Amino acid sequence: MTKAKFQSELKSLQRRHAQLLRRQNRPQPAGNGIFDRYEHPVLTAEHTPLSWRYDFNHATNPYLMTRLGINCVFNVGALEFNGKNFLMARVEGWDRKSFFAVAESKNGVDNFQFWDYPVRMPELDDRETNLYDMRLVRHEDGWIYGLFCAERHDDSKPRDLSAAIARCGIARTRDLVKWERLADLKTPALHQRNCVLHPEFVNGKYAFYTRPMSDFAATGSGDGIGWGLVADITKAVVTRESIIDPRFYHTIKEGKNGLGPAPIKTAKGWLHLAHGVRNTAAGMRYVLYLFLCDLQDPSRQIAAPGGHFMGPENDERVGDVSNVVFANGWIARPNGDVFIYYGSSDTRTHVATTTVDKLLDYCLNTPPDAMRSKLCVDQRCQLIEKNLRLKK
Ligand code: M1P
Repeated sequence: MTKAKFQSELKSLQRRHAQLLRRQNRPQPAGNGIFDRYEHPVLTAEHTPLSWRYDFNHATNPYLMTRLGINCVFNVGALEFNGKNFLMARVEGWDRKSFFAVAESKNGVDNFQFWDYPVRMPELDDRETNLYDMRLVRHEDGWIYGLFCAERHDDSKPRDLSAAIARCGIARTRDLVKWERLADLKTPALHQRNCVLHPEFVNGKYAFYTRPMSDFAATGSGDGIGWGLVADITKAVVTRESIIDPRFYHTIKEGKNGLGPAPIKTAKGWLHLAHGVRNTAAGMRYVLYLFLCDLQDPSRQIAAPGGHFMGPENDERVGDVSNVVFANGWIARPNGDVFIYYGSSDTRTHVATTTVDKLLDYCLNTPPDAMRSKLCVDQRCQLIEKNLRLKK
């Protein structure tokens, strides 16, 4: 390619990228009354800076090739900072390795812009192969914590190249730029993914939501979302883990479940967003659900609406791991607005907006799962009768 053509193609790449970042995002019409989905994803591989992917020098990249491709951007942690929404994205390169990168937006629904550099997260040791799915929490001790999955090969099975161990990595920061890496969380379980730090001390201790499993990913290898207290976060050890949100046969969380972001504190309880997984002939299906816990005892569930809160729809259904919605980031603004950031099919990131009031109404007034077809029909008939009575 001549230098002139190179320059003009680079300009056109830059123009298209700038247009993508400027694109407005509007709520989709006719939502479900619980939340609004949006027309476009908020982050995709194409949103990552061109400087992360291309070598802009004609002498060393005469064909203007992508040098270090990005495959997808999904499963973001989220935090409000000085009135802006910051996302801690899981960015996956063409090499399959994930890393963290911060993108920010003023209105939280469009114009997300990545910072110039991804996060340089310190390594604990060089066997750590893949880091992903950070939960960000501003703790009352004054630090911002990031909890994430730190994955490595399971060296006890040298011939099985897919054998992996999932650990909960912990790091803290004041500014999302400089991170202090702490020891991984220790619990009795071999695998821990989807761990979350509760934002307040409980009985003077750090409280962790966990997801103990005996297998890296297999459904049925764990009992549900766990809870444990830790005295020293710099050497976090959970010795006693109780299950606060178990799996159940023939529900949306039959196979496995895991907590999403840290809970939102509301007047009526701690509001939780989680994912539930079931097996189907087409593979695992991941949906999101909500539950509410007691303000004084955050390990006690006080409301559990039945069924899923959000399932994958339309384009969201298809991607690297199809039929998945997954969320590890949400933001509640002081005015009660809530931004839910969710990944679809392990490929891209979307936003849905709602309010704390609506989510509490949903939690407190959606009937629980009746657990059997007959009882589910009874539940629906009660609703129908109530509506038909209004007509008379
Ligand atoms: O591929 C779907 C999801 O699988 C894992 O979630 P879980 O541990 O609950 O099975 C995670 O790797 C997550 O990132 C991914 O979206």
